[in-house]
Amino acid sequence: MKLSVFSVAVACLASIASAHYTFPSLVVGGKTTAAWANVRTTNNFETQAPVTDVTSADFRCYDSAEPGTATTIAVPAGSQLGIMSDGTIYHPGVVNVYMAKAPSSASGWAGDGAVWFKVYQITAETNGGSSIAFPAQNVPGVTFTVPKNLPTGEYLVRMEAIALHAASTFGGAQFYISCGQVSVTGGGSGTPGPLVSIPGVYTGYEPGILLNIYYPVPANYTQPGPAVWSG
Ligand SMILES: *[C@@H]1O[C@H](CO)[C@@H](O)[C@H](O)[C@H]1NC(C)=O
Ligand SMILES: [Cu+2]
Repeated sequence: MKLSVFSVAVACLASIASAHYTFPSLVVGGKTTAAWANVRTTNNFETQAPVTDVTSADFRCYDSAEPGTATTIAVPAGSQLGIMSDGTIYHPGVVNVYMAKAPSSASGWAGDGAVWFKVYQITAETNGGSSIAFPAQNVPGVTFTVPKNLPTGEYLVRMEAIALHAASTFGGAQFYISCGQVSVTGGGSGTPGPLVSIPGVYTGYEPGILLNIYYPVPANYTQPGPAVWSG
């Protein structure tokens, strides 16, 4: 078992340049948007390196180094919205998608405060300690339904793919993050929640963030963050 953990770590290091990922595109009305057109360019758009400090300002949108050129795309409430990587989600792990409503325009809005709610997640599948599976691994991206009751307005949509292969030490989980800008049309009168701040939502000590996924095989898995709001 030690050997296989070691092999995984080596495979990860060897692949840093080629196999990591960003999330530069949305899928709206079945069409994939151009890279970084409707998603804020992340600091790692060239390196693809993850964020590992869940308390850093860059844990929100990882966009401190970019000039903010993304434009906002219209998405009907109740429709399918995709978030696509530039390759595939290579590492074992889980996914959370958060949204936050801008006071007016999503462009240039920082997303400060307890304004974020979870709209989608892909967790790990456990089996009492005999196996663990990661449905969010080796897929190019995710697709979810924009809640039908989400109020009309402009939002940030934050993708968070958490890679867990090195999560057995504090700070070892890798967060692959990006924020898209959408204008939700034809929305409803729901009240999204629970609301959290990002950063702030995690400490890094959560059982779903600080854990060894290899040995012993976890008997259960606790998805980090609040419950999904589905409207
Ligand atoms: C599994 O469940 C136990 C009991 O609720 C909890 O203490 C532990 O943190 C969970 N493990 C994971 C990896 O989520
Ligand atoms: Cu890696």
